[in-house]
Amino acid sequence: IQEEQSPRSKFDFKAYMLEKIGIVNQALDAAVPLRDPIRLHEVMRYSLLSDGKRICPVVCLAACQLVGGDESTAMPSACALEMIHAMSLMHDDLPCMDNDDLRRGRPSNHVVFGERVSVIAGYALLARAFDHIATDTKGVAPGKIVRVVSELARLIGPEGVVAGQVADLKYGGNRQLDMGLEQLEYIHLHKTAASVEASAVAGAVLGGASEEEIERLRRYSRCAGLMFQVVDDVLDVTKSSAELGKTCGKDLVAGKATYPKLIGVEKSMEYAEKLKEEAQEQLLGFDPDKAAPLIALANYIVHRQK
Ligand code: GRG
Repeated sequence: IQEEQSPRSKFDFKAYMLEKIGIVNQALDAAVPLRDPIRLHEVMRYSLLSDGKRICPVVCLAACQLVGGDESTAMPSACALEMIHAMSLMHDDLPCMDNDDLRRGRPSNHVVFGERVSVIAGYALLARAFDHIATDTKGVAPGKIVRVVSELARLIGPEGVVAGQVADLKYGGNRQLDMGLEQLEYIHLHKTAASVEASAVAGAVLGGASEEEIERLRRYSRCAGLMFQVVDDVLDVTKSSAELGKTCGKDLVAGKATYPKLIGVEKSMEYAEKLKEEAQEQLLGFDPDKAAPLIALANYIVHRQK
C-alpha cells in the first residue's frame, strides 16, 4: 500500500490501512479460533489469515464510520465479508475452476490440504460468516442485522458473485473469442463489485445510514469494485511486459478477454479514472474528514502498482 494523500485533508492512507488491517486480522483470528475439529479449523484459518489487502472489511468499517456509526458494530460483518472472500478464492483456485497452485504468495489451500477438504472448509467459512453476523453483532436493532444478512446473501449468491463466476466459467479459457465489453462488465460487476457493494451497504446499514446514504455508498462501491478490476487487467499487461522474458500474466497466456484487449491500455485507464470520479462524487454530501478514507481508497485502487 503506497502513500495516498488527499490534498484537502492530508489524510495518511497508508497509516489508516495498516491500522485497520491490524484490527481486522485480530478480529478474524478471534472469530475463527483453532477449536474442534482442529484440522478443519486449521484449513479455514490457512486461507482466512493469510496476507490479503482486506479491501472488503475496510470498506465495511469505513462506511459505518462515515455515517456516524461505531466501528465495533460493523466488525462481525467486516470479518464475515473476509470469510466469504477467502472461501471464494479457495473454491476459485480448485482444479475444476481456475486451477491455481499459488495464492497470496503461498501454495493454494487445495495444494496443501487436498481438494475435498478445501471444498468443505470453504462451506464452513461461508456458514461461519453468517453465524458470526447474526450472533456477534451488538448494539443495533435486530432488523438491521436481518437487512445485512439479506443484502449479503443476495449480493454473493445466484444474483451476485455466483452469477459472475457462472458467466466467467461459460466463456472458459476462450473468453476473447466472442465476448464484448458488456459481458466483461457483467462478470466484473458480479464477481468482484458485488462483494464491495455488500461491504459498503452492510457498514452503512449498521452505522445507521438513511436510505439515500445507503444508495450513495452502493453506487460508490460498485464503481470502486469495477475500477479495481479494470486496473487489475491493466496491471496484468503492464507487469507482464515489464517482466518479458521471465513470466507472463496468466490471463494473457489463457487468452482471456480483458479491458486492455478490448479497448487498449490508455482507454482502460481513462475508464478507470472516470469510475474513480463517479465513485468520489457519491461522497460529496458527507463530512469531508469522515469521507477521507473512502476517497483515498478510490485513489489507491486506481494508482496501485500491484
Ligand atoms: C461466494 C457462495 C460463493 C461461492 C464462490 C468461486 C466463486 C463462487 C466465485 C469466485 C469469486 C472470485 C474469485 C472473485 C474474484 C475476486 C477478486 C477481485 C479477488 C482478488 O482480490 P484481492 O486482490 O485479493 O483483493 P487479496 O489477496 O488482496 O485479498
